[in-house]
Amino acid sequence: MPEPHHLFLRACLNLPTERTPVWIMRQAGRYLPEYMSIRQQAGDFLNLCKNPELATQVTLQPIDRFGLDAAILFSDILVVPEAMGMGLSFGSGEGPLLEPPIRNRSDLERLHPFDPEQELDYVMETIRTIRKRLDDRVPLIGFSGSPWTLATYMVEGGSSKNFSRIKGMMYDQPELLNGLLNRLVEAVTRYLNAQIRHGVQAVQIFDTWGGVLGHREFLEFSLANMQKIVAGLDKTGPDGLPVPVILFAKGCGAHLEAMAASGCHVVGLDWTTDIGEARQRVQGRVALQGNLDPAVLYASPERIRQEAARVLTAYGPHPGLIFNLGHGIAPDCHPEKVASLVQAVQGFQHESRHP
Ligand code: 1CP
Repeated sequence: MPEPHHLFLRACLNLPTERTPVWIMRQAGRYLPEYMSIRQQAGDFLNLCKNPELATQVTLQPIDRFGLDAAILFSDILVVPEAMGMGLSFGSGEGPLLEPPIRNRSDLERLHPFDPEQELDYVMETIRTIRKRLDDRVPLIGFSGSPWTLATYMVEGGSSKNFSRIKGMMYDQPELLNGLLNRLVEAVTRYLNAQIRHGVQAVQIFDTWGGVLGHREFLEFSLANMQKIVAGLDKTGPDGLPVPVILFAKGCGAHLEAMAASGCHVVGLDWTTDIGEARQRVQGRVALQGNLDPAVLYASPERIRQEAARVLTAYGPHPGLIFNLGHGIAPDCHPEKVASLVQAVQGFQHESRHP
């Protein structure tokens, strides 16, 4: 199979790179004044997601401003439940609302199997527009929520603190929850394959809420479903290059070995795991992405440099690292801090290479 030349794609495939590539979860968003101005132009967040021209502009903003090594499609994980027939809204200040929530068999039966080329045609058009506008400067990452994480929003009806509804369902009516998860496996697999057909060059599955599960429950209700998706993905793009799959499960460092055996190419780590130890544990079976605490961006530029160097040194001078935060950038982050971080990573040299 041909090898990609982009640093990010090479690192995902454990191929050697001259330096560590860096991108940042939520790199497009409210901390950027230029994002706020486009969002205002769109009216609200969901309109922005559904406007391919404006969604392209906000996708490219952090690339132009910071010189990051990958772009990520501007969209949201919750457009999938909406495309399956749920009502989606983002209240001002609060989290998202999905209505009516899935609580019983008839709620489940109301969901429709969806065709991503139809209901999410605006995402496909955004992908094509971004690829044109990027002109191969950096690769484009597509994404989806994991079935478990999407199900938390669909069953709770929005964001949750203790996940009481979905966990009650998991223990008392596992067949109902599995009915929902199976539908999501099919939807997410189709959705990501459509993104690949339209031009994303890597995909990331976000399991933001995998970490609220016990070990057995994570394996059974979250990882097993992500594994089915990975198995069903077209791992060669229309350009003939391999399409790496990244699994990011927040709070799931304890299940690292199991994630590394899922068939994915990259495991994304949050900041609670030491990345050097993680590398020992996965033994080169997958590349790793992460894992600076996003709160380091509240510190001084000098401290940011030190902390970035600590992650890079802990991983060591080996292939297979994609630098990222352990979760998304906070809306109150100062853009200059992100610039310091990107410079620190892109300018970093391992000491052993400079005797
Ligand atoms: O402008 C605004 O006020 C909206 C804020 C916002 C943004 C910028 C939301 C609402 N979503 C997004 C974009 C987004 N969401 C991206 C864009 C690409 C990029 O990273 O630059 C991505 C990849 C997501 C994915 C997403 N949405 C996740 C998984 C990743 C993560 O952060 O854990 C989740 C859980 C969501 C749900 C979501 N979307 C938005 C909110 C406020 C929430 C709820 C979060 C929660 O429940 O706490």
